[in-house]
Amino acid sequence: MSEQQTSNNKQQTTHGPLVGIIMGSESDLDIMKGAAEMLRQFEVEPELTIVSAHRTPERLRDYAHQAKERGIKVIICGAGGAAHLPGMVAANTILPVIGVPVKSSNSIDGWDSVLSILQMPYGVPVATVALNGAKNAGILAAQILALHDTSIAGKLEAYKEYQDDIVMESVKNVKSMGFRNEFDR
Ligand code: RP5
Repeated sequence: MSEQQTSNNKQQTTHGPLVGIIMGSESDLDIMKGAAEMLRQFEVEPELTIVSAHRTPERLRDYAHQAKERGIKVIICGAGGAAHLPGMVAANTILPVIGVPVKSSNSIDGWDSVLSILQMPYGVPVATVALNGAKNAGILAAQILALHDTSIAGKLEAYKEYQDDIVMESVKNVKSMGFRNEFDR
């Protein structure tokens, strides 16, 4: 291996995390770990920690202010109930913020989390995914990174093909049960 290749490999393995996943409470982890699992499928190793908008407001400000200089490109924030974490992070950084509404123990029915994250005022966007939609947040973060990374882009293409294969398996399966299907003759 040439010196240049060795130095390139070293850069690839030693750079800091490109995606930050934060959540209001450890109780959000069961849902939010889905974002990390998804990113790992595209060989992106995110960082993951707890930052509470209400209980650790200074930690929130520090995290949001330092994220860009630490090399993070996208922040995924998950919270439930009166879910102010994604909006307040977005208020404190120019990085893209993806919000995950979590149906938490203190959530009435999930709508409180959804609307708290979705209904941001003009000027401070949060890209909101579905209730408990942490996996989609991981995919969306990978798609943002893929704009400047052909390796991640290739893995996303393969993932799309895999999804197609899975559905086509189901098409065959359902057809074999004897249902009429003129479309896939
Ligand atoms: C939110 O309150 C957290 O994001 C979590 O979804 C919810 C409940 O938190 P715990 O009481 O379980 O710590 O701030």
